[in-house]
Amino acid sequence: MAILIVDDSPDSRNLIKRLLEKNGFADIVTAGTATEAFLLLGMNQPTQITSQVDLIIMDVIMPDIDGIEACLKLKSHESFKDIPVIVITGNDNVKTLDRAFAAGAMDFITKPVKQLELKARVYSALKIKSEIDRRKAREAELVKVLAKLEKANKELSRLSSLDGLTGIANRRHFDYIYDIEWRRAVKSGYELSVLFLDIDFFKYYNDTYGHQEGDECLKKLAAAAGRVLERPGDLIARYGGEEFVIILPETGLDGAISVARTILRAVEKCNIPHSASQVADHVTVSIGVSSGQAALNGKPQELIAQADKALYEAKHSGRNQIKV
Ligand code: GH3
Ligand code: MG
Ligand code: MG
Ligand code: MG
Repeated sequence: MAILIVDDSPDSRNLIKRLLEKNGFADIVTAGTATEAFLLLGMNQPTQITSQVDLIIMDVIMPDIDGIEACLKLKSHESFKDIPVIVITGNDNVKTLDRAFAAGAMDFITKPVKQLELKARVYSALKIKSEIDRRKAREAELVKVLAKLEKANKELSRLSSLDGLTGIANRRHFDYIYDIEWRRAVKSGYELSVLFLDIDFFKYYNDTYGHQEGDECLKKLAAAAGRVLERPGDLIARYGGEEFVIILPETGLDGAISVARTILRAVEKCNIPHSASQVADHVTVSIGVSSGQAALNGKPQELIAQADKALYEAKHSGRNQIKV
């Protein structure tokens, strides 16, 4: 426990120091002026180090900066405001004491300093200081825990919107984003497009290569289709088993068809062998496209139903193709 004594009288400084040492306090620093005390505390340093001093015993009447002014300055400083200050008054002048307390002093002792009184005041001030320190440590710990929790929460909410297998958005996240994009489209008058994508003969793929290979295929296709999307608002999600859905905000039919074509080519480039497919020797997909000027008082689900219907037509027209 470090104690700082600030007093312009060397005799008084030394007396207090000696009395404290008698009571077992070894870590004592002294200053003859408030300015010197501030320097010792490191108050003027650009990087404010939280002071190691646990208690300040300070004379009220000092030349230069008096004890009350010094106390005010300490209490307005973030790094030093929690250090208890005991003022030393020459007499127990009520007015001086009131000012000292108003300036943030915790207690007072009168000159000439008596050992018993000094001991009692110092002990109780140090007890309060250690309680303040404990509280601050607890608060700091709490802040840390809260920060960790916030991070975990963010990660959790990120994970809860992702599909575990493919790492793209899941159905839940799609529903959430689609709702937002639909409303945005209605408000702005921009077109909104939806693509439904389904792997051709995927049941045969699983039957031929096994379910695990099927999973790998899903991952590759999700990544390949995802890479095609360029605009920040575009979103691909796993809609169900081997079905994907893509939202293209502010995109009309031409743009949507162009994206669908690029996806078809990207899937082709993946060149995943599929010997049981009836349309090619590699994995292919069928895509249904729908576009709408949302403001045309439709329902959000209609655009999705249209894309689903177009996908059905693509399947029935021979697969590995796009239908609108
Ligand atoms: P179509 O060309 O008409 O779409 O034929 P299909 O065989 O792809 O269609 P169907 O709906 O009959 O079969 C879909 C298959 O997708 C069946 C199911 O086992 C498989 N599937 C769905 N989810 C997963 C998955 O997470 N992993 C794997 N490996 N297979 C899946
Ligand atoms: Mg003095
Ligand atoms: Mg399907
Ligand atoms: Mg399929």
